[in-house]
Amino acid sequence: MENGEIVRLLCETADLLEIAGEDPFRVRSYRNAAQSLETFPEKIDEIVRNPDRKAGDKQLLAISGIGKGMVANLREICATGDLDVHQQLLQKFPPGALEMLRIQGLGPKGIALIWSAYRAANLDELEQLCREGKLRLLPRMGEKLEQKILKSIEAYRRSAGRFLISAAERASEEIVEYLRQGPDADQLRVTCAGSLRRGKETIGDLDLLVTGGRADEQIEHLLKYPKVLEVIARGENKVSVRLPEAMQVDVRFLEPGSYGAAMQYFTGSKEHNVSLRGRAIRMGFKLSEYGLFRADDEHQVAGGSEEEIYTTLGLDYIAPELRENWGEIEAAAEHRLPRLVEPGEIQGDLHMHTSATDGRLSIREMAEAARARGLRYIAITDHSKALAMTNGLDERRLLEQIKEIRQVNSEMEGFRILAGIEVDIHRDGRLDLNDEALAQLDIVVASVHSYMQIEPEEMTDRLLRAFENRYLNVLAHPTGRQLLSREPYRFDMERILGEAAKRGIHLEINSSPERLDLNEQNARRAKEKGVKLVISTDAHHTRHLPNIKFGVKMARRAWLEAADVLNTLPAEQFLQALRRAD
Ligand code: DGT
Ligand code: CA
Ligand code: CA
Ligand code: ZN
Repeated sequence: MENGEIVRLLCETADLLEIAGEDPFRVRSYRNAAQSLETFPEKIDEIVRNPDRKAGDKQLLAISGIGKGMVANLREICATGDLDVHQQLLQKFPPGALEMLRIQGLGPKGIALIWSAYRAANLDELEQLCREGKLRLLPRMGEKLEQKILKSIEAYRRSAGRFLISAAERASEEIVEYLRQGPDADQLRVTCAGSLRRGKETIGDLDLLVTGGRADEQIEHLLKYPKVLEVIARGENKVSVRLPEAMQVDVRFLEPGSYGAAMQYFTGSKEHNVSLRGRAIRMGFKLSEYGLFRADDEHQVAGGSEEEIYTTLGLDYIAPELRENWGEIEAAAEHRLPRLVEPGEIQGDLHMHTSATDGRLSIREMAEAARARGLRYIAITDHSKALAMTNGLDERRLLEQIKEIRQVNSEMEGFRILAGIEVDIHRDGRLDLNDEALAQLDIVVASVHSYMQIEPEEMTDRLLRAFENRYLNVLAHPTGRQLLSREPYRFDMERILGEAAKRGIHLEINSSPERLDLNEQNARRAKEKGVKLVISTDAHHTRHLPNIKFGVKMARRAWLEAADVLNTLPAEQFLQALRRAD
């Protein structure tokens, strides 16, 4: 059994226990265990199977957040594939109740209440209760909540069946790896197309293109892939299969002569393709997934590579991230496409946590991993005291940490560790730490983690007030969204961007695949308003450092060049550029 499955089971049990109104300590013990196991490097299943039971127990007990009771649970999960308590709760509350937890504005207590009053435990029933005005009859629920829940259900349905880019990428890489172990591996070219190649924030399904080798043999091999749960469709040159968690993969097998045309077609977006086909027709061509042909005699003029197709259509090459029909075809025709920022141009990472708060590792471990990845500088930005559940830093602990950062920094060659903080922005716009402490830092990253549901006007004022603090440099994950689970909070983005530009405040593109915040539209607007951006990982572990690629993709989708991204600068210049304009 994979650690991921164990984590999912523990989380689900915690959710169900919470809905059932169980002891909060018990709920938390499941959540803590799940959180620890999420980043635990070894396979729990193997530890449990260690014939030396004592040694196995000892190893498990050494994991933070895992006590004797949880060890017994882990043993039960690995032996039976489930937990008895989980099974019992599932009988009490149907699985739909868990889906209700994804609805904003409705916590486990609310779900329990709705369940006991109406026996409603799925989204359809919840929706109906809201429409009929029945929720407001329950204690502490009102008409406003009903409206909010209806909106949230709609948003949830829109995102249902989609995947985070990180999960999609992992699934795609695993299949590609598998294909490379099959027949004709040395002649094979495999590419992912679709929204994953465009770097979209969430992915509906995977589109893989394969050329070289015989289609029938390749399909035979693919169908033996251990993760295939179901074959959805099968043709001579294509096959669609379902993987765990209902992820669909469409695989197409192509002749080399049309590989580029297929890449172009199946990368999309559909809107980009429609526009491009229109252009082809106007130029006397016909563009399809098989190639670019002259309209009059059907003679193929391009198709082996994408570059060939764009060039023949009189266009500069358009990077996949730009293919959304947001003006890229016009820009390519006039040779004014941006020179998009590249992952290798990022020199620093300005948002990461250590074990002082909710990160997992030390300052030195984070720094060394960042240096090994080719970065030249980082900022350590742990949480501030308002985030008590992360053990956020107060002024005294921050000053101690700054000392430690300076010490570790002095021991590192050719690498710079900046002292920073991710300071909370209070509801009234004040920062969570006093100016005296903030003044000691190289960089102040600020963010909102509380009262996200306030009215847009209040949120705008709150952020503007925070900007008045002269030490604030970067606004982190500016809209607070969490992909597939939490909508962005609302405020007047235009005003915030205008004010940020005026004061020399920077907005972050948070690279965490759950956030990707700012998104491409907002980041592009920021650029237009003269705001410089920072792309950071928000890493809580060294294994999150590679996430920077997702942030860079988002930046590329926003048409950003290196000059628009402050942390493409070397450390000294970065620090100079960080100085506030006001
Ligand atoms: P997704 O999977 O919802 O995240 O988004 P995509 O963009 O990967 O969409 P998908 O998987 O339905 O199709 C992959 C690409 O194939 C799409 O980006 C463009 C191309 N495509 C699919 N259907 C059509 C179509 O009806 N017309 C055109 N022009 N292109 C299509
Ligand atoms: Ca797709
Ligand atoms: Ca598809
Ligand atoms: Zn944060």
